[in-house]
Amino acid sequence: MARQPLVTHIYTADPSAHVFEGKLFIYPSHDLNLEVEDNDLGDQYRMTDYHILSQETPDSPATDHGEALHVSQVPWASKQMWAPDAAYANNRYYLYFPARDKEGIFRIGVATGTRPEGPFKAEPEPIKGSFSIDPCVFRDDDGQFYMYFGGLWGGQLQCWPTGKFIADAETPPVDQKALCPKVAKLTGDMLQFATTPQDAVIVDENGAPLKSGDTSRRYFEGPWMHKYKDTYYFSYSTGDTHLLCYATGKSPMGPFTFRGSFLPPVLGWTTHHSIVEFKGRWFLYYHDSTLSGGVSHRRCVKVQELFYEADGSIRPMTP
Ligand code: FUB
Repeated sequence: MARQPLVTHIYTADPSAHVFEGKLFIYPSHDLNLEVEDNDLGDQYRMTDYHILSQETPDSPATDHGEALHVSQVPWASKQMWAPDAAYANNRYYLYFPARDKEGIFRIGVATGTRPEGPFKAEPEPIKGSFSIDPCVFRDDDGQFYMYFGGLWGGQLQCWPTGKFIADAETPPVDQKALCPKVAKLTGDMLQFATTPQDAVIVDENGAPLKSGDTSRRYFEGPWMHKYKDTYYFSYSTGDTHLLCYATGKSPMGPFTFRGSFLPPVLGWTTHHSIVEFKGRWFLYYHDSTLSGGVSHRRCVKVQELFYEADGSIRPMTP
């Protein structure tokens, strides 16, 4: 199982894994085989559609179910179908995805379907009040769903310091509080925010919010939430320091106390993951760029088992 790409006939990234109908369904980005220059805004990530993968178990072959949604089928979107996630509720499947709108501003949309692998039909408008990238949708034990989202630099999280989009806004000075991922409750129909997005604050061991210059610990992009033994685990990428880190808390809204890094940098610029329980064991889905020999925008999804120590910490892994 470990460390082989799930599929090699297409490039895949940003895997959000879920157990639906007793199987693993993986919702990845679909990287294109393009020869383009990299830049810090991520313009090289020009994805246009989603393909859903499934596996009977984490160590069985993956099936590509074909195109589930194309940008041309999303009335409000123009380009860059980045990291998606999915949820099941109300006897339906919901695909959540970021894309740039017609003004070039990242929004988060939702599409619905009757099967976990799609096809999905997009809502005509993005989620009201949504912005930035990388939605992660988490169902708590009481049935309430939450969305976590946000990404720095090309993901535009820094462009919303006042609640209005400011294209050239910068991240805070290094000695100021870091930008936080956002969290909002979802409405019962799963199509809108039920609460205004608020900061999911990550604090250090003394309870102080992480600083913007603390680049090996502060949030950058790629949020994921899971619950293990009544504790909420918020995990994420540190972006320009290329780590997967996690922080834990007693509420899905945070605050979350920084606990450490569990995956060092992979080959390629980005690192992005999900954590899923399957039949009592835990698995990390992640990506690297080994399939393309290191091209940052041609990535491949992999899986390996994840273990907890007795104190609830995640045992560090090697990619
Ligand atoms: O795949 C495009 C972007 O790269 C994602 O939205 C980020 O999380 C990073 O993996």
